[in-house]
Amino acid sequence: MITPELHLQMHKELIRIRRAEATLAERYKKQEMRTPTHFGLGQEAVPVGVCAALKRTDVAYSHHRSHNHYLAKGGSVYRLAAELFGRATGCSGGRGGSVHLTDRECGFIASSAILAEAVAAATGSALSFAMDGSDRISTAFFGDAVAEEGAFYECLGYASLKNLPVLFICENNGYATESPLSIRQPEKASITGRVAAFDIPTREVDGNDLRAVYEAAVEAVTAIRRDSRPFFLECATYRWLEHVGPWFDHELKRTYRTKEEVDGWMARCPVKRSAAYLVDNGIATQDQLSTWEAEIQARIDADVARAYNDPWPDPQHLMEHVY
Ligand SMILES: Cc1ncc(C[n+]2csc(CCOP(=O)(O)OP(=O)(O)O)c2C)c(N)n1
Repeated sequence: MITPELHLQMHKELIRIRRAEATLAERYKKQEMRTPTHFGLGQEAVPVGVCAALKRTDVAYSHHRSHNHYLAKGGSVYRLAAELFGRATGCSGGRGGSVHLTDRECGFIASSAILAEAVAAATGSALSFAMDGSDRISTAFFGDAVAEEGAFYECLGYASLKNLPVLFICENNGYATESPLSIRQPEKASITGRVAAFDIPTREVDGNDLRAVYEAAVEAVTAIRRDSRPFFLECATYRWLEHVGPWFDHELKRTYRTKEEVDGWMARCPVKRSAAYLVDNGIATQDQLSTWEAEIQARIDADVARAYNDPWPDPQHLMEHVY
């Protein structure tokens, strides 16, 4: 059951993440950041809906497209911006960049650009929770290309065999860099079908529908805590911008997908759909939504400006945290 209060709270989070990434993408164009950056604009409803169903003590892992997951798990725009600018105050001390975020305070343990690597680490966290008899859950966010990695299937087998409390969340945006799913997988070979072969419950959901994602995540998290078993969620969504970088593909004249296809998905924007639900059901007015968005944007602008003026890491500390 999604109360109006909960939906409003999730909607504000949706706006915070959308505006944070849009702002960072604009700054990226000014060549102020030197980290390769994969923006998740258009995919925000998945992390917001899933993280709203988690406890703060649960942990999250992610892949190269990780900003949304970090923020939704309770991460700070200021520390994310500082990380992208390479500043000492970044969540990874300015030495990780966009694809290596970490922030233990909010339970965001790590993101990694190596496909399926963070899935293995998340499975390891779940093993430690099971061994401790804890009710904590480990979660891994990743894309559809991870379902083509051998390590992924090792994790599924191990998690199922050892009854691990891990939630696998696949954001299926239909592409791996510039390769559509249709040239990578047989038409009838569904990802959930392959996962089910490991005796892991699965659920497919519209990843641009905030409420549907939240409800699916509650079902998953409830089952994981009750049965101490893994669960797999596949969320259909779409990335708006190029694979890596701040531009739309058509602005760079790329042809692996059409502008019409992108426009079609942008019309199914998760933020707009959530806003429409709030207004249509009398939970919020358009004026309120605009006011909140302006307030959130002002805070983001202040966070980004503060991060930009922060100091670089001190070279004296270069060898710290190196193993
Ligand atoms: C093991 C491994 N193989 C190849 C790559 C190169 N690579 C980086 S991102 C990417 C595609 C990722 O697609 P997906 O997992 O669906 O996530 P998305 O980028 O669509 O969010 C590939 C092949 C990599 N990082 N790691």
